[in-house]
Amino acid sequence: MSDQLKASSSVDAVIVGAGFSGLYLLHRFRKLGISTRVFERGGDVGGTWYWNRYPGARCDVESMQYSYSFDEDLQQEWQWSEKFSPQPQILAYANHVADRFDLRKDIDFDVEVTAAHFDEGARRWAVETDSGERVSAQFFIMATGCISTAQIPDLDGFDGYKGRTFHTGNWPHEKVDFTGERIAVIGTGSSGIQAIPVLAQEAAHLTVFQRTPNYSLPSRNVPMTEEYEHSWKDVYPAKRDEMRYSGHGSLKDLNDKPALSVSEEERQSVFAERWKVGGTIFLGSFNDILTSQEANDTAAEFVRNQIRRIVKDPVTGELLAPKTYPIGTKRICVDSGYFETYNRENVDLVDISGAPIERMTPDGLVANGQHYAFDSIVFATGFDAMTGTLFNVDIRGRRDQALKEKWNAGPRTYLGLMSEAFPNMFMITGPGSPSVKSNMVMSIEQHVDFVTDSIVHMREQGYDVMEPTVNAEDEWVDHVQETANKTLFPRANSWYMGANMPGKPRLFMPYIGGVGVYRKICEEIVGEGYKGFRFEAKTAAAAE
Ligand code: N01
Repeated sequence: MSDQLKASSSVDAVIVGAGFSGLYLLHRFRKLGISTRVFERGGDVGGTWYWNRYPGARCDVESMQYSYSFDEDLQQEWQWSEKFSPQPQILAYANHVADRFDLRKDIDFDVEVTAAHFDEGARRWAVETDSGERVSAQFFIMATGCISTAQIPDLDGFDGYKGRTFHTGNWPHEKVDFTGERIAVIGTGSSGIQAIPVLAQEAAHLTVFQRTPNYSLPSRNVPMTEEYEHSWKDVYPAKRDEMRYSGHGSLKDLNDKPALSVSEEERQSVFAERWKVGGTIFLGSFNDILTSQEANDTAAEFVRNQIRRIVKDPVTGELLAPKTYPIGTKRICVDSGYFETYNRENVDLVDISGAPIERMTPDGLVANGQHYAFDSIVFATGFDAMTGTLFNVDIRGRRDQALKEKWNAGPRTYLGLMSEAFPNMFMITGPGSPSVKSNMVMSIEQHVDFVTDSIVHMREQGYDVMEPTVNAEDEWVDHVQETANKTLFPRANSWYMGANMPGKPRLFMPYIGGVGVYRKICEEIVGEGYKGFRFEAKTAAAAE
């Protein structure tokens, strides 16, 4: 830890991050009288929605579902204007929540937490920031999101490039004008697929560099109607409860038949119907799409045929049609006119599946032995997901062990909430929880409630330390992998598997057993006296 500290203070809890997790945590802690400091590296609240301001950014979970459920007045008063909300509106919502609950006064913006070390003697965390402050806290909570550390590939010549570069996950706050420019987009994940149609309308020419094609479903986004809004708001508490015990934390109409149990004609008609409705409900066309390769093949081929139908140039259409992994095993994308964009005169697709981009030059880049000149290059190249942001902080638990060291073969958590040897440190939607395989806001609320209830329990029982046992953690880590291995997910080189980051261990990081199943497991664990956790009572010194 640094010797050059400007200030030191002491609180009950330090929260890192003022996104949806940090805001709700702060709200709950405040109500319980838990003194709290929140540190946020961004200049304002919103987390993911603060950083990801690229053109076309929106959420692919329906607005009526991608929102807090903890306050009935809040969910009644806020009005969403579209079925799937654009980023500015979600950010406005985060700001509304911060103002409505007067949260900003406990948040330090533009401050990054650099280190957090557990002092075994004092049973407290020493948290250090890049502003030179050290805060002592009983509880340390990483509310830093799962997809927060943007990755730009290490390309030769990057520094010598004279044009502008951008990353979708760290987009400028002011409007970027691409009018008349030749631009490149590298990457065709959710971010690229959302940005490309919008950028193509503005740029003189757009070249997309595609390493792996992605399955993308049409969003069929529409303005919110009063009728639809009411269909939720009139029965919000009941709907939210249903969401909490659902598979993904959102209500989707899931077909409970296996794909091959119906005739070819019926199968095609189910796919066509869901394609027409739009959004991720396509993956619920049958109940075995993510567990049976044969079932998956039928859905994948349906989507490939839609791509071939939409894209007029057959060579481009074929390049855009994914064939190397099952549909849904990389994060499914949802788009507004993505494949249609390749019918524009000013858009080209460059396939770089055979060889990586060779280098950048002062005025562009070289790929497949050819030089391309660009005024701007947009990296939509993703994130060091799930663990990257946790490792950015020098977190050390018992015996000065670094979290990064303990997890060098992959994340080890109990329930994705805590890790043994890191007492009183919680992660909100950490690896080993449904997290990115769910409606994040629902999972965030569940974790925040678990953490606050645990602290209340500790206070009531006179405990001051909480930590998972080694056995409980080992069993959970095995369970997470066994559950993933029953699905097709491990068959894709996805960021869920850490496969997008050179050198990262390959294993499925989220818990795929389902949001409702997971919630019930957590409830049972609490019901059995926090089974798998161990507590230490207050020492005389600590009680003073
Ligand atoms: O990142 P990604 P993202 N050279 O990792 C390619 C959430 N999200 O920012 O597939 C060339 O998915 C990479 O290629 P490959 C959502 O959970 C949600 O798009 O690894 N290409 C891939 O095509 C999402 O999954 C929403 O072969 C390189 C792309 O870059 C997650 O955020 C919207 C490369 C990265 O795709 C991340 O999405 C946006 C290289 N060196 C995001 N390195 C919604 O709610 C990487 N790529 C809608």
